[in-house]
Parts: sequence; C-alpha cells; structure tokens
Amino acid sequence: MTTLFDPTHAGDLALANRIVMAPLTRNRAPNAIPTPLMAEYYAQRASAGLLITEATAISHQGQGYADVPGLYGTEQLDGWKRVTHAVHEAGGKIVVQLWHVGRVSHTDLQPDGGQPVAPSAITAKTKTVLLKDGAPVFVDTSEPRALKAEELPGIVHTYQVAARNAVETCGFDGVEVHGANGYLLDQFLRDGSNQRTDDYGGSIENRARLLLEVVRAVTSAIGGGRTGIRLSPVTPANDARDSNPQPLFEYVVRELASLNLAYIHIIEGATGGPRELPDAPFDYAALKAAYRTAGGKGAWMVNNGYDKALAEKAVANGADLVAFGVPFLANPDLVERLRKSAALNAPDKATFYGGGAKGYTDYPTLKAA
Ligand code: 8OZ
Repeated sequence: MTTLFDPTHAGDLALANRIVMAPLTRNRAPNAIPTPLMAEYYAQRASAGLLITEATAISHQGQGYADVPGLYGTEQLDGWKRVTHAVHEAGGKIVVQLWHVGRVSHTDLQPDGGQPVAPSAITAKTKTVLLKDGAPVFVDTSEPRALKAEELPGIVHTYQVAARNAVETCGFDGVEVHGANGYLLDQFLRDGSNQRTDDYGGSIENRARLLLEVVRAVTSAIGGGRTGIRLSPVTPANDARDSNPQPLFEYVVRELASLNLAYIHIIEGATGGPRELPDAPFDYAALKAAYRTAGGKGAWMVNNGYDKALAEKAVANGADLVAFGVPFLANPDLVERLRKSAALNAPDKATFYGGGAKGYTDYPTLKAA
C-alpha cells in the first residue's frame, strides 16, 4: 500500500516523499528581497518531498502586502538564488508560487501610488497589511480599477517572464501558479468579483480565460512538467465568491488536463479554516474525476487542516500529495515527526507574519530537543 513516505513523481519532479510544505506568507522580505534568513528557513524544511515558497509577486503591480517577496528585480532574483541553492544543498526540491494579488492591495503598495487592478471596479471586503514606522497595520484594501482588455496580454507575459526567471535564473525546480484565495486569477474566475462584459467575463469559459492563458504561457516557457497550480473552489478568503463553483472548477481542471502539469493543488474548504462549509458544499471527488476523465495525469495534491491520520486516509483514497501549512511552519522536521508519530511543536501565531528569526528559524527539531 502506498504511504505518505513513499517517493513519487509530480510531472518532471522526482519527490522523495508525498509530504509537501504548503505556501506560507511570512512577511520577512524587506523591499521584497529574499534574505539569507529565508534561505535558512527553507533549507531547514528540505526533507519535504516538495517545498512551495510563500506567495511571490510577479510584478510591482502584483504586490499587496508589506514585506512579501517579489520575482521581478535583480536583487530579488539574487535573493531567491540563495534560497534554491540552500534547499538543493540540503537535498530538497522547491517551486516558487507566482502571485498577482489583483484588488487585494493598497495604493501605498502600488507603482506611483496608483489604484490596484481587478477584473471589475469592485472593492474586496478584506484587509491587507502595511508597515507604519516599521510596525504592521491592518488596513482596508483600496478601490481597484478594472483592467482594460489591452492590459491582459501584458499580465500574461509577466507571469511567463517570472516563470522563466524562476527556473533559468533562480534555479527553482518549477513554479506554482497561485490561482486561489481571492487573488487576481481567482477574481477573474468568480462572478462575485468579475462582472466584465468582454471575452474575460460572463460565461465560465470567459471567466476562466485569463487563468488558462497564464498557465499556457507558463508551460510554454518552462514545460508543463515543472508547472503546478493552486485552486480553492469554495474558500471565502479575501471576499472570494461565486454563485456556482462546481461547474466552474470542473471546467478549469478539464481545460488544464491537456497541459501535462506537474500537479493540481486543491485547498479543501476555507483556507486555513474549516474543511467543511455547510453553506458551500463541494464535491472534490467529482473535481478530481473531471480532471482524470479529461486525461489529466498531474499529481493530485490536497491541502487544509491535514494531520497524519487524515493524510494517510487521503493517500489511501488516491491523493498523490498532501500539503501541510502550519505544521511545517512550526516543525522543520515534520516528515520525520510524522514518520515516528512524534509530538509536534505548537505554532506561535504572534510570529506568523513579520519579524526575524524568532518563530521562524528557531523551532526545534526532534534531534535538537
Ligand atoms: C496570509 C496572509 C497574506 C497572504 C494566501 C498569499 O492566502 C496568501 C496570504 C496568506 O494565499
């Protein structure tokens, strides 16, 4: 029987086990530049079958929070080189999560203090984080402006450039397109945030167009076998809303099936919250079946609130990979702890976002403890 600890492949990526470190925003990259401390943090966790970096902006316009990293400036690329080098030295595999926040931003974070961009000029009812005198402050997101259709090819191109730089310049093993959690691509998918009347709004086909163009552009640059995507069909994160997510996401995965992706990464339920949402039932087995029936061969990665028992059950039921977020944050040697069914370090919420080594690189391993 397959276990969590058995090696596998995700597209071109040979993975030592089926345990993945989920992307985790940590806000420790001043001026969007990855630091040596970040290299240490990721290298500590290199025993994961695969590490997915924290969400990383593909452009200044794609930035939505203080001190999150980018992948568009020379110093940012140099910073990431240090990270991939450290992870590879430690024997790990790492992909970078490519991110454009869309409307989940603030004018203070945008080029020339401009408005954030979105499918439609509808403000997200959510907060973002700015730094005031070095301290984090939560603020409402700014009113966005609707992107003109002529601007969309530029955004697709920006994803493609970031993917190429990620692999060729920074040494990443691949990329994950962030299609989840109410950010730009998810804003286009959903009718709660997309009220366009052009080819990018209205029908499911139109709302999925930008995401599919982005994934095709990325795969044409770096290959499908190095490309994953994250989706969150029913999350309410960042004011994400859709009147009928089941056919929407089944359409998306059917269209992705022919791109020979490394993996499809699904957040089940509310991101970082309940796995079951009584008001938003969703049939994940049907979603996976839609992908496989359409010929999709990528690894099926599940995420949200997994512990060892639930993860083993998921793998027994055919999930290929299980992504762990908070448990990995607090346990650099999570794979060993799960293997031994050892106790886990408790996460310290106060140090999740921002700060330095405390609550970041100082969680003890079993060996140290
Ligand atoms: C927590 C805080 C800020 C951003 C996501 C990138 O939810 C995020 C994020 C998470 O995908």
